[in-house]
Amino acid sequence: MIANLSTLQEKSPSVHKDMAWTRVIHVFGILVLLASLLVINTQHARAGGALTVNMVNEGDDANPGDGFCAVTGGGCSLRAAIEEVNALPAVAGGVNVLFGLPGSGVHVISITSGPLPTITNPINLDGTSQPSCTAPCIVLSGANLVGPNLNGLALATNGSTVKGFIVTSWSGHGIAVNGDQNIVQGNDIGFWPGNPSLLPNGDGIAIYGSNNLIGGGLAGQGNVISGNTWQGITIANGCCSANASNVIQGNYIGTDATGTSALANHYHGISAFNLANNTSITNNVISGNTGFGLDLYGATGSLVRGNKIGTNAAGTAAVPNGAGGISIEQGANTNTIGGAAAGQPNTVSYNHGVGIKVIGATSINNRLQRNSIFANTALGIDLGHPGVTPNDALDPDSGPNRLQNFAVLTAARSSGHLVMGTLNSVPNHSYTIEVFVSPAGSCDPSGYGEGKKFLGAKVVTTNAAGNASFSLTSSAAFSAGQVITATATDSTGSTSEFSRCRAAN
Ligand SMILES: [Ca+2]
Ligand SMILES: [Ca+2]
Ligand SMILES: [Ca+2]
Repeated sequence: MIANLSTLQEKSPSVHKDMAWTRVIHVFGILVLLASLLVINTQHARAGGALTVNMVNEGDDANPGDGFCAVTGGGCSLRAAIEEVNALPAVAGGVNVLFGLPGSGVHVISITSGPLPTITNPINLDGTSQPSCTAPCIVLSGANLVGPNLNGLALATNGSTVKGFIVTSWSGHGIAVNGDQNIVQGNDIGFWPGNPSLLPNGDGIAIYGSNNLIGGGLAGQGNVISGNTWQGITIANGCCSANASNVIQGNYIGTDATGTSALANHYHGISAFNLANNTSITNNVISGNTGFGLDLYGATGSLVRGNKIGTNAAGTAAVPNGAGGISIEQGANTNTIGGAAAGQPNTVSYNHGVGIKVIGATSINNRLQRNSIFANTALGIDLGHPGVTPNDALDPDSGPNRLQNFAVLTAARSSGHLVMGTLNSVPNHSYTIEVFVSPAGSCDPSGYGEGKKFLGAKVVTTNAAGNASFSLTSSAAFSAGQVITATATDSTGSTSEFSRCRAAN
């Protein structure tokens, strides 16, 4: 047509004019047709509408910032949706990105042209919006990319949501959360259910920021974060500023989606590093990992409550972590593992190694409260050098959890549920004694024990000679032959190892 233009221009002016108008109308018609085709597949995000990803193939947005997600030739790819959201003015609450991929079953978005763009504006990526999809059915795969440290989804924004994806085969982090108040829920991160071969990420989730929520308290909000090469979740690893008050809640970390068998993250389940402050780690199953279930590596102020560490989701069978339950190290201090209220104590059981270890001279004030710790292959609680650290007179020694002396049990009577004992520690200080019962024959070969079931607590104050005694009548019965143990916790929250076992008579 363009080749004929010179021919047209040689015709008479009136004919020329008519032909020109015909041409304008023709082009206009094509434009209207193209625009209507685009509108079929997209909504205007700037006007508050959602963008709907409707193709698994890749493609850049043809016109970022126009409010529409559309690749050249039509269709909206995930990449184009992110490009469009990034180019728009930030929308409070985020732009909703929904999914309407053709066909049924699992949809694989295999990224081939380099990692997806870092998400820089608030977005709500909702894999659960895909029709006929009850479990995560949209795979974000990096299997066709080569190179180190490639992240699946990288959030560099606040207030975004990522829900309902299978995120596998990324050499870096499955999801990198750089920012605050982001939510990651209902994803399978690190593996592909039903796929015969594991396709791990490096880390499952890496958090650099504050007040982010990984999982949640309602059904379907937890993630399954398993099979990754490094950690399931890493917080503030190598980062630059304090990452405060992140919440890790209701996830399965290191198990399959049913919470019944191991699908190991090949390092620790969760690692919280020394700029991670006040992390809340509650009601997760953290089991089956190669390293520790939880590593507080310099982290402070953590609240670790209601987790199952080393068991299945029901808490009824072993799914051990390979190195132990919890490691508190590198100056990690003022962390609380457990609590006095219902639902706050953790179960730390069946791990290969210690239940909870505290090492490092400045790892102090780590309160270990009312947890159920049993059937770990090494000590239930181990401070400092591996193995029982004996009490010292008046307890002047220092070190992890101040090497707090443990109680010494002098009586355990099944009749009347009475436990008696003594504590020698710093004079004129108060201590909380916690008493536990465990199955007969469950003591460590050293003769020291763990504590499967909490029986009760007593606050005592040492006299000028550093001595205190206590007697506790448990509301719960225990029977002859079962073994009783006790811990002591000072007023700053440093908890001792478990005492020597005393078999009840
Ligand atoms: Ca666009
Ligand atoms: Ca020790
Ligand atoms: Ca001591």
